[in-house]
Amino acid sequence: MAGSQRYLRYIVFALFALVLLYFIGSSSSVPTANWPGYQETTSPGEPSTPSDPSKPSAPAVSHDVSQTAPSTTPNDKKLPPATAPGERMNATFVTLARNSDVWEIAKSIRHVEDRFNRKFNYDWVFLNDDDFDDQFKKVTSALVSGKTKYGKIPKEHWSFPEWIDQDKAAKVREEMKEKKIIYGDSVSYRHMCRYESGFFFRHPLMLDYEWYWRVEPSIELYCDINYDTFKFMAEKKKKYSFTLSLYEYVETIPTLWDATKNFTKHFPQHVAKDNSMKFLSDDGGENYNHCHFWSNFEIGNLNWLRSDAYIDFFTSLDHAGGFFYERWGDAPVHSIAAGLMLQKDEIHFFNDIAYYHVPFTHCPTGEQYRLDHKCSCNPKDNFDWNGYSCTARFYEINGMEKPEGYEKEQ
Ligand SMILES: Nc1nc2c(ncn2[C@@H]2O[C@H](COP(=O)(O)OP(=O)(O)OP(=O)(O)O)[C@@H](O)[C@H]2O)c(=O)[nH]1
Ligand SMILES: [Mg+2]
Repeated sequence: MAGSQRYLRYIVFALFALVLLYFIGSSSSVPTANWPGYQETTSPGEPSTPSDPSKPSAPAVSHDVSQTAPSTTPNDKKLPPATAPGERMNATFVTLARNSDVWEIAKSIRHVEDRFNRKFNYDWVFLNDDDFDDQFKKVTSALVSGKTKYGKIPKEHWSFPEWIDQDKAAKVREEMKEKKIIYGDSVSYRHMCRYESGFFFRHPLMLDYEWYWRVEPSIELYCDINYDTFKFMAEKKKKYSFTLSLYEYVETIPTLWDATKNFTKHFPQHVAKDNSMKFLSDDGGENYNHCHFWSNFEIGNLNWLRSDAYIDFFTSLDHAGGFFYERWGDAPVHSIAAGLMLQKDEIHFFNDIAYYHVPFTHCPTGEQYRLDHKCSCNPKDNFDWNGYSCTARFYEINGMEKPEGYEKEQ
């Protein structure tokens, strides 16, 4: 008896469960993909933002939220288009790197893409004194939104010129090592500085372009850049630009200014009339004050670097031997060239590009700008108004008013 009662209870329970399942099933049969006006606009995996603003978008879906009961709420903020409209400039990013720099350059690319290039899709040229390996190419090409190109540096651009006395150069490295001068004993660092000073813009891959933006491993960008910086340079007739400036280590360039004066004596025609000598010298050109633009960031014009003026300058410095007998950096070399051979107003300070390369930060002065451009840098870290920066001097020699709020950052 107890057994048949249990069976009866099971049957009643099963019937009840079946009725319940029927009701649940019928109440969840809300049409999903068959709403009127619904059209598939993206393929799986593609972003749902319109990729081509010129194409008409699918009619807006309007449906009663209470009927469809979505499990997520739609984002009513307008997302930016994947690609900024308008023409592109003949421009590229350029990076000199070793295969071992892959993860550090990956971080830099991510910053540049997130803050700027995903909207513009400019190309990226990578240069190396060795062959790039498959991993380097795979990782970087996956990150860059434009085309990637990989070039090997010809041997003659990355070796000692025949007029350099190898013993003398080796002795200097030994002495600099003892004096603990940073990279003082490095041969490859010297080749790198000479290459960045005189050759990268002549690499066959770079000949296709007129504008470049130099990017080094492990740099960071802290604010959105919503306009085409290359187009800005072209429209404002700028040839060279910077975000950070500072004083060079004197020990690395004891005779660079003498070599410069020797150049201007032989090539006075290359010196611009309205130049930035006051940025470089406090005594009308007699001595160098060591101010330079920090060249690990540069947006510049390649045709200027390929001009007779610049090539004559580089060739004359190269023959003076200081890339090997001292440790001349490409930063003072580019800066002196820009300071003397460009018109003052052809050099631009990008206050709006928030930039970091160890150990200095350029965080734009001006709170409203930082908020509007989603900046993530701490204004207290801004180097510009520090005593070791030359940026205040740049403002002064150009008669520019310093940005509002700079006193608070001193
Ligand atoms: N292919 C190649 N690239 C190099 C070599 N040495 C330096 N580089 C690259 O040249 C650029 C400058 O070198 P860095 O080592 O960053 O020099 P730095 O900026 O003065 O010093 P850090 O404070 O170390 O960044 C970077 O893009 C490096 O990846 C080298 O021997 N071969
Ligand atoms: Mg670096």
